[in-house]
Amino acid sequence: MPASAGSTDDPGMAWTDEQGTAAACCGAASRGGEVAVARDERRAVATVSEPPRPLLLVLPGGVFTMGSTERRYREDGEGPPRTVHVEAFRIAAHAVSNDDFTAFVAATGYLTTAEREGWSFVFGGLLPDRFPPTRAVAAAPWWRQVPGATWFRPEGGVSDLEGRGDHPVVHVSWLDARAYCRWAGGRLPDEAEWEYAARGGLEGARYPWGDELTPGGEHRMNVYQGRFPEHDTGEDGYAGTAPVDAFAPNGHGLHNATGNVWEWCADRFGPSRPSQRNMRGGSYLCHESYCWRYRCAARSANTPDSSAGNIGFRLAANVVATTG
Ligand SMILES: [Ca+2]
Ligand SMILES: [Ca+2]
Ligand SMILES: [Cu+2]
Repeated sequence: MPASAGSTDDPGMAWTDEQGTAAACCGAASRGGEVAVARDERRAVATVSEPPRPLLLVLPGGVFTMGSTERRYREDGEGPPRTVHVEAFRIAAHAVSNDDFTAFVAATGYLTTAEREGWSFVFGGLLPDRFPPTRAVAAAPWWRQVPGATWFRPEGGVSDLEGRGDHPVVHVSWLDARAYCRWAGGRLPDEAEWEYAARGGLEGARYPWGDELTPGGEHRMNVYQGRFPEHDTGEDGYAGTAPVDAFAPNGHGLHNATGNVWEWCADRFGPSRPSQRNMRGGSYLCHESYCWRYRCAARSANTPDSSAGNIGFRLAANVVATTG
């Protein structure tokens, strides 16, 4: 079970090996695990108004090379590269924004995992200097368990979404993401779809635009510059999240596939972390020095009830057969 609010010395948070692996990355640490999925199945989302009809890109089916030969994170299972076929599907040009999620909650009254648990993981560097002491993750002390941190209070306390309506919603668990997608008439992309979309039609490239991190010295995504975790210079224009449509889209029309926020995918990570769901793309906290996962092929995962200030998601859907 996840730690309840206020159990500050709870060894039951027990950073297991699985969680330790996750904590080594900017994907943060984890809450409890599988039990939350069963519990969530019983929670019905009452739709009382029409969900938005977001612009979803239609991607044709195709064959691509999934994964990479990079050896730096062997335990992530990026490789070996293999040929994968993807059916035609639809996917959003950008991640679900705070404004999008506000509409969902207004229509359904949905309560996120973080709201029910009473806390979420916030990157310490985003907290005000005089913030009350918080519990840190041992293996990744920049991650702080902040009481009251939720999608609408991203740094806990009295923080709010002022000026961030078009930023990606964060502090949403995989369960929350799934609930939103169902309401919006879609689903989360699976990992193969995500990577196919993120690659933008470029075969085997490291990033959605090619192999060079900053072509011509120009930043193409929101990651971390400076010395992690002490100081983010924000040289790419953003320390913390950026608007969902910041930076040029890739060849398939997707913005910020890599960088900005990790994006939940539908499927499970695999045998090494069986209870965890995939996350792809890296985040504004990724730094080459310790988490070089802002690449198309990079993988991470977390338990379905985990949330953090750098995890969001993107809506996908099946291609609907039209008549006539
Ligand atoms: Ca940045
Ligand atoms: Ca992203
Ligand atoms: Cu990272």
